[in-house]
Amino acid sequence: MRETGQTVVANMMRTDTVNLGSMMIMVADMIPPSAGTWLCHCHVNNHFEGGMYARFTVTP
Ligand SMILES: [Cu+2]
Repeated sequence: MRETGQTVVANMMRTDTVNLGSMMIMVADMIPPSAGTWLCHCHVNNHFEGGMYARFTVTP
């Protein structure tokens, strides 16, 4: 999943993309730098087309 315009810390590394295989989960920490509505999505095209994305809103 990618947090467009945001970065996370996962496995002690700052990144904007986290690679996950089937049936995997990962915990990532994020401190959003600004308020707004953002998109979090999968980079696998058929997953994205199948709805593997979400918006999230950061309030001030
Ligand atoms: Cu996917």
